[in-house]
Amino acid sequence: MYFNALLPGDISGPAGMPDRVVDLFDVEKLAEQWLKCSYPGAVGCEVVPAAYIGGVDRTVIGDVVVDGDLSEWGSARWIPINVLYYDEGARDINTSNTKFAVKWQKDNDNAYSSAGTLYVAVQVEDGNHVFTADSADWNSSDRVEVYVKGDQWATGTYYDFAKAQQYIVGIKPSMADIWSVLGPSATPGPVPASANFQAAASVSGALLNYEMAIRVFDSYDTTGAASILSQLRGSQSIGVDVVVDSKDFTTYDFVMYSANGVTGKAADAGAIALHKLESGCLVSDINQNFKVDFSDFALMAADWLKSL
Ligand SMILES: [Ca+2]
Ligand SMILES: [Ca+2]
Ligand SMILES: [Ca+2]
Ligand SMILES: [Ca+2]
Repeated sequence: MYFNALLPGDISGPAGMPDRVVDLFDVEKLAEQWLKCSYPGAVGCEVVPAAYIGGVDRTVIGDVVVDGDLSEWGSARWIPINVLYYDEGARDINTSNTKFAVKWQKDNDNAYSSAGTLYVAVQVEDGNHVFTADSADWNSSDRVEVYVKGDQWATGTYYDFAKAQQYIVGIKPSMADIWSVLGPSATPGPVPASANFQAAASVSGALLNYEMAIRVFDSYDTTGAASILSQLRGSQSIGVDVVVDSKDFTTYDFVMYSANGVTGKAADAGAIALHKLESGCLVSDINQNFKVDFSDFALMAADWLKSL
């Protein structure tokens, strides 16, 4: 595997950094952090600062509810969406108030790595709302597109769900419901149930608030039969990208913005921006369940005196 090339138990070394050997330096670090915890918000737990701008923060259980209310995202690292991606002249987006944030969660907090979910929040300030009952034409309404690839190396291959997935979400005219489709954007279809995709949105004045839960796949098969869920852990990179689309009904113009302006995301998984998954965990917390204890010691013991 490319993500976890180092030994799980190699958390330190003579210089205080992993050194590809599991020995007494690693036990010393584990002892130093023994029974400490870093569970976000818990009393007495050490807070490990996020070190990576543009990274994806670890959530805790119950942290994100997919309901279109973004109030639980206040402290998230928001990424501005302010670079023109496609331009037919619409100017109804206020890019200074348009942004997205991502969090992640493992399914199994006691495993070294585990299948998991990304939570994505998108806020768009759009002064001129155009909502449709379904996805209709690609440039017919206000909507957001989210791209995810679990395998950070996936590139090329036009419209290949096995490489990456493009989810498109729009608000219905009633504003009480959303539609969602799985790309490609030229011929989108309903999101298969096997994707376990969730989305919700809300409208508050000019602000459109979208919220999604997205399973992370190394390879996705629309039948579900051959899908491979990514095994996630902190410090690995995955692809996450957001494009905001807007229709202006006064001019019938259309515009798209992204965070990075790298075009062709629907056509090439290599154009999807990478983000590092942050663990928020102490280095001795090898299984990244926010606490340093015997489960971590067991993982270190399994690698005892191994070297790479
Ligand atoms: Ca070591
Ligand atoms: Ca929410
Ligand atoms: Ca609009
Ligand atoms: Ca642990």
